[in-house]
Amino acid sequence: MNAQKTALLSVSDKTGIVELAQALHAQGVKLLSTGGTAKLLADKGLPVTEVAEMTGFPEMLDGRVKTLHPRVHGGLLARRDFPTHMAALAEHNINTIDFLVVNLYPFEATVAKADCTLEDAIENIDIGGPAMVRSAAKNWKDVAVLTDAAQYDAVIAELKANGVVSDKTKLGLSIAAFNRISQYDGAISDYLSAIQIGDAVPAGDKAPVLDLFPGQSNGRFVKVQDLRYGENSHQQAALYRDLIPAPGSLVTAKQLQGKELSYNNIADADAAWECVKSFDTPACVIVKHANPCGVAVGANALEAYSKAFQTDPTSAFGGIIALNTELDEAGAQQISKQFVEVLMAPSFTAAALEVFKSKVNVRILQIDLPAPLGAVQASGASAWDQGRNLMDMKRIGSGILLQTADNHELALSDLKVVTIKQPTAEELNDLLFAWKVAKYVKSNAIVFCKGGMTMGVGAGQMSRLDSARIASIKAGHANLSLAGTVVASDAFFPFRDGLDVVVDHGATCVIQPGGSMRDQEVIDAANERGVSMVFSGVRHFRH
Ligand code: 93A
Repeated sequence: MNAQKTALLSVSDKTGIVELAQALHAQGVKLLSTGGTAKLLADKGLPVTEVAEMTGFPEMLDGRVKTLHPRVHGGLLARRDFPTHMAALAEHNINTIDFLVVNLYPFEATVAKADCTLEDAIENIDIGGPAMVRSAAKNWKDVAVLTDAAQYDAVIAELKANGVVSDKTKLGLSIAAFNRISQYDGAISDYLSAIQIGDAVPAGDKAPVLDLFPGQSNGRFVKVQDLRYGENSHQQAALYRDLIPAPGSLVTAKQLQGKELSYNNIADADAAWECVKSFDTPACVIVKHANPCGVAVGANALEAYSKAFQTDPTSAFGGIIALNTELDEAGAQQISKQFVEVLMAPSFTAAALEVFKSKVNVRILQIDLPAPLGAVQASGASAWDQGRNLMDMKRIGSGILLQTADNHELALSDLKVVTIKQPTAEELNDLLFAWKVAKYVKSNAIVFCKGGMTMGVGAGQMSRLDSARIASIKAGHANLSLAGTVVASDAFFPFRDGLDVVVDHGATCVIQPGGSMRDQEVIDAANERGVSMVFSGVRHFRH
C-alpha cells in the first residue's frame, strides 16, 4: 500500500485552507481536492489532484455528485488493520485517504437570509460532504477528520511534532464531526418543518437549539425573542417556543397592547393561563409569583374576576389576570380599578379594549382557547391538542429532569368518599373546583373554596400545616370566613394534625389523595370531627 499519506480537502468556507494544504504538503501529504478547492490550491502553486481525476468520474448534476464514489468512500472507510479490507482496496486500485478536511455547503447562513427561497435552501443541503465526514468519523482510528478551521493549527502542530496524529485527537475530531453533522441535519429539518407549517422561523435562529425529545413535535425549540433580562436584572434570558406550538398555549398569544413581556411576566402568565383554561365554564385566575392568589368561576368575566379578586386583594395588586371567556366592558371597568401587569383572554370586546387604551403599560394578550376537552377526547386526540405539554422539564446542576406532564383530570366518578358523612352536591362541585386549583398551586398546597371561588390559598410551604395556617390567615386579611368551606390538599395528610387544622378553621369537607400509612387515623379524625372526606387517588405535587 502507498506509504505516502493522502488528504482530501473539500471546503465551502475556504478560510485557512491554503495554509493547511501548504503545511500538509510540507509534511509529504498528497493533496486531493474537489473543483473549487482544487482550483484555489493549484492557483497557490500547490500540487493537487482533482477528485474527478482520481475517481475517473466527472463531477455531475451541477456538482450534486462529485465525491460520492467508492474510490473516495473506500479510501476513507477501509480498516488498515483488516487484511481483507486492504486486499479489497488493492483489488480495486483504491488508495487510502488519511486526512479529510470538509466544511459543508452553508445551509444555515443561506436560510438566515431574508430573501432565501426554498430552491436556494435545497441547493445548499450538502450531501457528499456529510457522507465523507461520516465515513471518516466512523473510521476515526485511521482518518483524521477536520470539520472546522479552528482545528487546523492543532493538527498541524501535532503532525509536525510527532509525524502522526494521536488516537486521542482523532477521536476528538470524530466526535466534533458527528456533532457538526447532527447540528447541520437539525437545521435542515427545522427549516423544512417551519415551511411545512407555513411559519417562517425568525431569521438568525435556524439552528436547532434543543432537541429534548427526538421525534416529538414538542421537543424542538426555536427562539422567539431575547428578553430584556431574566428572573433578575443581572441574568440574561430569551424565550424559545416549541417548533410547532400546541394550540391554545401561551406562546401562541397575540399581544394587543402594553410594554414588552418580561421573563417573570411570561412565567406567571403561563401559570395563570394553564390554570384558567382547565375550566370549562367562565373562570378567572389571578397569579402572583407563579401561584394563583385568587381563582373563581362565575356567570361571566365580571363575576369570575370579582370573586377571584376577593380571595386576596392585597396579593392581586400587580397581578397577572387570565380569563377563559370574553372580556366585556363591565369586566374591564372592574379590572381596571386594580394595578394589573398582564391581562389575558380568548377575546375582548372593542369597549373592553377601550377601557385599557389609556393604561398603555398594561400588557393585553389575546390567546385562542384550545378545543374543549370533550371534543378532544371524542376525536381521540391527545393532551397536546388541548394546548398541554406532553413533557415537563426542570434544570438541575449539569442535567435536566424530564417527566410526562401532570395532565391528570379528575372526574366526579373518580372520587371515593371515605367518611360516614357524605359531601353535599354543592360540596362535590366545590371539591372538584378546589382540586383543580390545588393542582396549579406550589406544594404544599392547601386551598379553601366555597361557591366556586378560592377562600384561602396556602402555597409553597415546607410544612402542610403552615400552608393551612397561611391560607386561613390570608382569608382573615380578606375578611372571608372559612366556615363551611371545602378544602383541597395536593398530597395526603401524613397525620391527623393537618386535618384538624383545616377543620379548626371551618372546613366541613376535604379532598386529598389518600394513600398514607395513617389514612385510617385521618379518616377516624374526620369522622370524629363530623366532616366529610373524599380521596382522589392522585397527587398533584408541583415544585
Ligand atoms: O453537492 S454535494 O452534496 N455532492 C458531493 O458529492 C459533494 N462532495 C463535496 N456536495 C459535495 N461536496 C461539498 O462541496 C463539500 O462538503 C464542500 O462544502 C464543497 C466544496 O466544493 P468545492 O471544492 O467545489 O468548492
